[in-house]
Amino acid sequence: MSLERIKIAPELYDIMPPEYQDLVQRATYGKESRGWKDIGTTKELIEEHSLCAGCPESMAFRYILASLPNPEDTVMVGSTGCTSLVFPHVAVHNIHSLFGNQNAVASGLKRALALRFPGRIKDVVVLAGDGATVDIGLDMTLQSWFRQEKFTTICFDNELYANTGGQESGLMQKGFVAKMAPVGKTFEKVRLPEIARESGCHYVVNCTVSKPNLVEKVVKNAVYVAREIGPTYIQFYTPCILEIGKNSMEGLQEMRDAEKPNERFAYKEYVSDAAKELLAEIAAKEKERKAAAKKQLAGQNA
Ligand SMILES: Cc1ncc(C[n+]2csc(CCOP(=O)(O)OP(=O)(O)O)c2C)c(N)n1
Ligand code: SF4
Ligand SMILES: [Mg+2]
Repeated sequence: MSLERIKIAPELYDIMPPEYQDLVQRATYGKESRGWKDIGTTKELIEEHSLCAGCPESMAFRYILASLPNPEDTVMVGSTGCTSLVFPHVAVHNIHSLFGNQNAVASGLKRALALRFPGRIKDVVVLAGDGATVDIGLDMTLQSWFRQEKFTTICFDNELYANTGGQESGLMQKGFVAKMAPVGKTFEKVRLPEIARESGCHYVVNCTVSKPNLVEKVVKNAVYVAREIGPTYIQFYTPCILEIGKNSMEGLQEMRDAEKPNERFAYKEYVSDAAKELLAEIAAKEKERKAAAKKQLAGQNA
């Protein structure tokens, strides 16, 4: 792994807040087997980020950033919304795109990076809200999947437009009444995971972010498959606790309730044949790596 990463310009170092200095020094870079278990000893997001206290999106961001297999060479593409509020507070390269344009921007970026850095792995990961993904940006999202663009799209599905006060989104559940949608949603939640599969995505997952080990597994899988084969899509439930009237401690239970069998976020996965083959190869290599590390450790302790 390279150690190229976000750095603070020396001239500005002194005036940057200590927690930002801490962020760029302690993010989990340069470690082959990084993952959610590094959270706590490393730093992915500053403490004073601008999401509401207890917003599940902040947890989700930490898990995702700790799980990226190649953070030094990853560019994340955001879109306007609560999801975009944390991008100035992370130490991974990122671009903010005009609302809804994220998959078009990511397509160009991925192609440009391949030309500019031939022979070097450069991952692109879109992270946008449900309004950006399924409503205003649906055209760009679908077209990138049709074209088989090699990047991952992650949707933080909080089932409404949270950042603008609670308007209806296509991913909102039927009957839900939001602060700025008083009539109530009149049709079912759009089945975007199914649309993603039918539009050419090779790895599709629908789940909550209640389990960090699961988030790590699906993020890694999605990035590996996108890198080698084609588009991948993850839809994570990150409830807007402000809109549903929960306190900062209740977001986790909300996700646990939503992931029960037959609920909206019961775990759902689709993996194409090509992706299955690739993931089996990666799993076999990982098994070998762990066995070699164990053997080496046993040798050291003998
Ligand atoms: C082109 C454009 N249209 C509309 C807006 C206004 N706007 C800002 S955030 C937002 C909603 C975001 O909803 P979502 O993508 O679900 O993200 P969330 O805030 O829920 O995380 C809207 C409509 C904008 N900034 N730019
Ligand atoms: S408005 Fe909702 S989604 Fe946005 S930061 Fe607050 S709790 Fe999170
Ligand atoms: Mg939303």
